[in-house]
Parts: sequence; C-alpha cells; structure tokens
Amino acid sequence: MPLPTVPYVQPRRSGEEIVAQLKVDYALAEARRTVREFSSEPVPKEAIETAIRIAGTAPSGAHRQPWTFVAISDPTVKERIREAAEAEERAFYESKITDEWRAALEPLGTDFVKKHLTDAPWLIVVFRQDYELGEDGGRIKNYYMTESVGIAVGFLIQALHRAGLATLTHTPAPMTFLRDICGRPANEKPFLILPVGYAHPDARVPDMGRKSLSEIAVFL
Ligand code: IYR
Repeated sequence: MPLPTVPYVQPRRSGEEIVAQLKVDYALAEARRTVREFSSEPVPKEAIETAIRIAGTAPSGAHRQPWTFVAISDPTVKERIREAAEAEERAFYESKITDEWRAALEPLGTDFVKKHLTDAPWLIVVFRQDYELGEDGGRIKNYYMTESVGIAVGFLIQALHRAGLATLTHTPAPMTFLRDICGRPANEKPFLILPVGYAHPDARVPDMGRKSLSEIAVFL
C-alpha cells in the first residue's frame, strides 16, 4: 500500500533569483579544499549533531537511509584509530601501492602519517548498512547503499564547509578495524573517516584547479 501523501511546496523563485542563489553557492563551494592540517581547537558537539542531521536528509534507495555516523571526540578512541589506520597505510605506501597509483598521489604529497586523525577535534566515521535486521532476526535488504551513503557524505562535507569547518575524506584500505573500534554490528561496513575541525592557521593545500564546466558537462 502506498503511503498517504502531503502537499509539497517550495518557495517560488524566478529564474534570475535561482541563478543568483546558485552563483552565491558556487562561490562558496569553489572555496572548499580538502585540508590535511587541522587545529585541535574544539568544535561544539551541537555543530556535529546538526551537520549529521543535514547528512541524514540525503535521498536514499527505497528511503532506507542506510547510514550510521559515529562521531568521535574521545582522544583515546582517536588514538586507536590513528594507530590502526597508520598500520594499514604503511603497508599500502610501502608495498601494496602500484607504480601508477604512487604517481597519481605524488603531486598531493600524502604518506602513511595520519596526524589529522588525532589533531582534528572530531572524527566522523561513516558506515554503510548493507542490510538491516528484522524483528525476527531476518535480513532486510537495502538498495543503492553506496550511492545513498555517498550522497549523504556529500551533504555532510558541504554543510561543514559552509559552516566554516574543514574536512578530509580519508579511506584507509582495508578499514574493517573501524567496525571493531566503533563497536558497530556486522551489517555495517566502514565507508570513510571524515576528520572535522578548524583548518590549522598554517594549513597549506596543493595549488591546483578544477575542471571547467565544458570539461565536466555536456548539454544536449
Ligand atoms: N588511502 C591512502 C591513499 C590515498 C588514496 C587516494 I585515491 C587519495 O586521493 C589520497 C590518499 C591515504 O589516505 O593516504
């Protein structure tokens, strides 16, 4: 049975108003950079709670909302995550990495040292729920989990940036250790770690631009 429906009304804006709004948003979005150096200055828990609420508004397959956000400020937990992540990353950079991948990362200057995992006041570890458990213990299938969680993380990154906070999308591989450290059940797979905080006042980012509109879009 389809759900009952309710009216949906967005404030009616003219074409010019829409373009003007999008230009403001684009300028803000264009100023976002992935930051690897964080200040350890605290960020209120309410900021993280509200950003996670925004992430939770993302569309999802069959509206299953297949995500869990674990927000960590406890220094001991952050330290455990850093130790485990650096062990994986060391193996990656020292042996697993292919020559091609090394060449792709070389301009970004990344290495196995993951100081951001203990410097940033918050780590948000995002989990993808591959299925849910019904009352009878049976598995309830989710749909388009990766797409859904990816969209939610996009909302999260953009919201944090608009609020004035810096983030770094960090995906140590493999990152199954996150499930144990965060105490999550077997139906949840780690998706990424998002360190969140103020950018360090001396933070620097690689001098690189983005693809132009004509490189990323085709209008038919
Ligand atoms: N996960 C590693 C390697 C890494 C991979 C890509 I693709 C990047 O854009 C950046 C890093 C790390 O976090 O260092």
